[in-house]
Amino acid sequence: MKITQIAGFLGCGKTTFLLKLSQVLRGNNERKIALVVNEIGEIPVDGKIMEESDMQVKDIGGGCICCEVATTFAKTLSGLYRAFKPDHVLVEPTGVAVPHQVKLAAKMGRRDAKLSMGPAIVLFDATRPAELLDMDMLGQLVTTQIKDADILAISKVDAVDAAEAEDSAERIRKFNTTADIVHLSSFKNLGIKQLSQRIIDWKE
Ligand SMILES: Nc1nc2c(ncn2[C@@H]2O[C@H](COP(=O)(O)OP(=O)(O)OP(=O)(O)O)[C@@H](O)[C@H]2O)c(=O)[nH]1
Ligand SMILES: [Mg+2]
Repeated sequence: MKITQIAGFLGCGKTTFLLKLSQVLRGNNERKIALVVNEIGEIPVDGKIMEESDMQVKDIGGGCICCEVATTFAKTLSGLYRAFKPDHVLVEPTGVAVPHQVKLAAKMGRRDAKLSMGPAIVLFDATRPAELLDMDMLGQLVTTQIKDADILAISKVDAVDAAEAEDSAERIRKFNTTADIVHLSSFKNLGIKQLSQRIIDWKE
């Protein structure tokens, strides 16, 4: 069971991507997928659609899966393994979560389940790079997320021109010199197959 997180600041397109990605990753029933979403308040995903497509969806509330409810998160993962045995679990942390802490929390569940870690995919919203990287505001958190990424996805590239997307890529490259940068548009189905394949091929 490979655990992959889709991280990134609030509103960067995580849920939209997660839903598209889960369909592609599932293929023609080739792989069993479960989703774990950490959102406080709103119901994040359409449970009915997911039931129809034979996916398990777990919604964890009451705090962040990388701190307050880390134990619940770890238990949810081992519970999923025991009851459902998915090939892949896609995790959407909250927009303020720190990816390496989410990884650590996921690893707590390892003792009694065959878990492996997939990549931390961190989305960066191409429509507002300056605001996200403003060091007096969001920058401290957003750059921490970028540094923790195994793969960086410039999201919503359909909403900006090519030069703007490239500008976002150059800005975030400064904070993470090793992660691959992929251009992503969930609306235009750009980058989703590529990211799905990266998850399948990923070795810890
Ligand atoms: N133009 C464009 N907009 C997108 C894309 N993906 C998501 N959005 C929009 O961005 C907004 C936020 O999308 P979500 O998928 O809810 O983002 P999120 O990161 O899950 O948000 P939180 O869970 O609240 O942090 C919504 O209005 C989406 O319709 C995309 O590929 N292109
Ligand atoms: Mg979301």
